[in-house]
Amino acid sequence: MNLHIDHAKRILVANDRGGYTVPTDRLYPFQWNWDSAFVAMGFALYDIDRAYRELERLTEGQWADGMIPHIVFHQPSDTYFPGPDVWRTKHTIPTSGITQPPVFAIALRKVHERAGKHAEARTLPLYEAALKWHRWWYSARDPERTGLVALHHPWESGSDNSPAWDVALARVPTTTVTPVMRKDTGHVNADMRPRDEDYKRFIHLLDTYAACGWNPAKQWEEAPFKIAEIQTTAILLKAGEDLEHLARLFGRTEDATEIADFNDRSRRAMLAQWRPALRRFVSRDLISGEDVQAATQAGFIPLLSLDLDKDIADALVTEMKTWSKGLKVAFPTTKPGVGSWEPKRYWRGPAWAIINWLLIDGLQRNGHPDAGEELRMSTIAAIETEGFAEYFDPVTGEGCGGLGFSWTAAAYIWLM
Ligand code: 9YW
Repeated sequence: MNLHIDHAKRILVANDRGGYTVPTDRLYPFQWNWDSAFVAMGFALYDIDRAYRELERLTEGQWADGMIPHIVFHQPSDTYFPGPDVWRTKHTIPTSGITQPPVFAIALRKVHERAGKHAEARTLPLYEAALKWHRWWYSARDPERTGLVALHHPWESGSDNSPAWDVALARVPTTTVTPVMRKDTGHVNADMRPRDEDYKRFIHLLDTYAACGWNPAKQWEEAPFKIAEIQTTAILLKAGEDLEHLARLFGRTEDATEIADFNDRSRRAMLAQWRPALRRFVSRDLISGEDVQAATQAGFIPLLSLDLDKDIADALVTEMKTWSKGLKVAFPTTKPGVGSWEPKRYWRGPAWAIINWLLIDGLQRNGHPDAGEELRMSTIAAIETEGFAEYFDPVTGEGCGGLGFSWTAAAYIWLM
């Protein structure tokens, strides 16, 4: 018995709140969207029923228009801000009003494949939920049919305070209708968290969309933050491939054609975002019309869902090696040494096990299994040395942020 796997499973038990898993106690006391998808993949390796349950409980929060929100507030808790009273979404089960990276269908296919006989009956309703969500992405967040889906809030990227948002977020006013009453800095050292200015802008955006009545068309018109985002689109495309696979498996030919069309659109659009001089892909700021130049991990995530020409894949890997050189733990979420690089501050430098998980899959897909293996070993070593921390300082290897973190536990189980 590997003691670390045993420990990882105990973390998932401790963070269970009744069929869903909180990311960590107190700091994040509700169900988070992409966290649960990663957690479900971890469960899929040893407890299929619980894996399905995780995804089912997330879909309880799905909106009539298909969006699966970034947080489902199944039970009240006063240890997190902003809670349901701030979001004002009026959904039957309280939820936030924005979404998060669509890892869901990636997880669903893996759960289905490990479920064996009689899986279809349990997979189908989740497949339907995923399809509705993908339709929502392509209508609400790409009404002009460009193939790249747009985010209206940094929280939707899952990389809250990434330097990728610095330019676009600077245009967002710091005024808020809702008083900003942060709770996160009561749980975790403030130096490891987003800054107060960031939070004011996060809440300004929230207030703006609440005033739109959470209507997607109205939000599209009024959003002061609108980024056609490469990491989210790359995840959506991988999830789209998995969804298309399930559609064919279930004989849903019309669905499969529709999904294949979404996927083709995103594939073409993503390829156009390759920037040879930067050796990475870039997002587009839809308000300024400019590339998002900031050097972050997002530029490498297309490895996950594109079958790249060898010269592009090689260039990406060369660039990744430059970033990782001399670090104790790869892969840094911001390029070391650039002005915005802060190795301890959340998404401005640290290494995250779930980002590594996506990169490892992408490196394998694109003919770089050795680089993938190196990253896998480095992720495992970081966790075995420091425990199941939310993320790691890539220079010192120190585990940072929340401890006993669910997605780090799931990543460990999966990567072992
Ligand atoms: C927030 C739960 C979430 C993650 C995000 C991460 C952070 C903060 O924590 O979000 O208040 O939503 O940035 O990726 O899903 O682990």
